[in-house]
Amino acid sequence: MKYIFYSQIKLIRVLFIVCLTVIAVDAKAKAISVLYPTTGNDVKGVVQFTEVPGGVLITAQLSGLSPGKHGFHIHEYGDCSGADGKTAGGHFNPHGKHHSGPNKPERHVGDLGNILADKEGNATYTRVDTHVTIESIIGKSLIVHAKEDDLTSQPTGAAGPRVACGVIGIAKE
Ligand SMILES: [Cu+2]
Ligand SMILES: [Zn+2]
Repeated sequence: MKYIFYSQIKLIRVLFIVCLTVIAVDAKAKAISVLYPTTGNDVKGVVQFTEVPGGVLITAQLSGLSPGKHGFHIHEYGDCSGADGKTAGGHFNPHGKHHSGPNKPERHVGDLGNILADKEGNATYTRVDTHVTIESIIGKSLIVHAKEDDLTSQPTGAAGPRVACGVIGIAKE
């Protein structure tokens, strides 16, 4: 009788650990970047990253842009302290690749392409990305540029000055 009691406790313990593991694996990692304008600009917004089957869903809402396309990248340092955003460094490129477009197999991990602003200067972006992982981008930054990323020029796509910068942090799940 005593033996049965202890073995039941053991079983409950094992089940409890299994449950915790399942919860941990099932939890979807999320990251967020709140963007603020660099000096002389009005661009601001929020970019969110959510793990989904097959990649990371990236969504963004920005305002204060000039109409048209604007380069949109993850940069290597989580440092938006510089007035022109250059403290954020170059494109996040952990695998030593060339700059390219978001749908190319060979690219900087940070190459998210362009975000398109309407005539009011508002822009949204929704894409599932296969290069970005949540854990690799925490502590990096998100930069929006004044000009279009031509997806070809090295090493930055000739996207011009940086108009907004935001550090990427861990978000509540
Ligand atoms: Cu950039
Ligand atoms: Zn790049």
